[in-house]
Amino acid sequence: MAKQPPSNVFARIAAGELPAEIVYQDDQCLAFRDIHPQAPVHILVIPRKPYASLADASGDTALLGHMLQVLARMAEAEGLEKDGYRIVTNVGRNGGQTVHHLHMHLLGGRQMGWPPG
Ligand code: DGP
Repeated sequence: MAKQPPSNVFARIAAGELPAEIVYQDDQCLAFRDIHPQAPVHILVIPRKPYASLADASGDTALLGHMLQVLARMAEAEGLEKDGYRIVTNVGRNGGQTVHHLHMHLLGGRQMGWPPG
């Protein structure tokens, strides 16, 4: 069967077809800066596997654990450990997800509000 082309911007970034400010990558995932940052530090961690969202990836506990570990390491590398930070993953319409390739946001460098909008 012919290989399907990547279908969304994050899949295309993972495939090296679109540019991004990549700050970390390994065989399972990559991390890059959000194009519309909502905080002084706003990094996205995505898997190389084409999961649409957390709902799609919920059985892949090894990958999800790895992504959380990468996020914590990115937070440390960005100097966020002392004052704290937030990890967010939006799922589906009510979650406000706009790119349908699993991604986790690392937000830091300012005080976060609660509840989120
Ligand atoms: P979400 O609402 O959780 O689906 O957030 C998607 C995020 O992705 C949003 O904060 C903007 C960011 N984004 C969308 N397109 C691109 C892109 O082409 N490059 C980068 N670096 N970020 C993008």
